[in-house]
Amino acid sequence: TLQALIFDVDGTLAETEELHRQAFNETFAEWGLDWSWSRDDYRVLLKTGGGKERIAAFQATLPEGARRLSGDEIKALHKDKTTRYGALIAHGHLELRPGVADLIEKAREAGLKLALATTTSRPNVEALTRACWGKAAADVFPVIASGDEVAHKKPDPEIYNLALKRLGLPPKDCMAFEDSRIGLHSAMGAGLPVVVTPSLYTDEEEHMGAAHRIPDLSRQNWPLMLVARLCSD
Ligand code: XBP
Ligand code: MG
Repeated sequence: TLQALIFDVDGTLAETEELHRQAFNETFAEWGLDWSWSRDDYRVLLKTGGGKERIAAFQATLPEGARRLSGDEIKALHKDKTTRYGALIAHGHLELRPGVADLIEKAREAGLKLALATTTSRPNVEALTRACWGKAAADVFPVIASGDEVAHKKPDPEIYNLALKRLGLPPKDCMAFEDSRIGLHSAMGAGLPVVVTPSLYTDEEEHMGAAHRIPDLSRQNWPLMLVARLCSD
């Protein structure tokens, strides 16, 4: 039986990627780099999970002789980007995607365990739960596996395997929620059934292998398994 829900963060809980993109571009400018990622660029760049990894993938496409950052510089720039992103979230009007708050509340009431498996780092998770729930991340999601804790980011299954280990549950008793193809593959690699709600940047992707692909998590879209588990009263 279903015992836990494991959520991706960016794109699944909220449409955060525009804020990430803004934070990247502002930080590039602050560092004197003439890099600027358009929406079209970012759609492709998002196929590389993780900000530092994404910058490295981007640098690999630059012409010979172009300015490149060292690994240490990427780390330092990304730290600045995280600070900027946190400020954007704190002072912006970020909203959870439709149905997310309700589903999480119902799941908690039904005694399901709640977890996160995200490629982004822990400070960004804290910024989001603070902005959207007014709570610390651990008070909403007792189990959290974040990108800074694993060697291999999505689509590798490591992050979902870590969340499962912390939950102490087999994958068949859990359900993962993702918005992207790399996230879907990460969760599937850990043996999890996956509900995909495509987001602004992933709505043109193929999501083969998903147990369900639905526009959002509002109640009329819930898969039968969730309805049975959460609306049994
Ligand atoms: C999405 C990502 C992240 C964010 C940027 O993570 O790939 O890299 O775009 O965050 P998920 P960082 O969907 O798994 O939550 O710059 O902190 O990596
Ligand atoms: Mg995502």
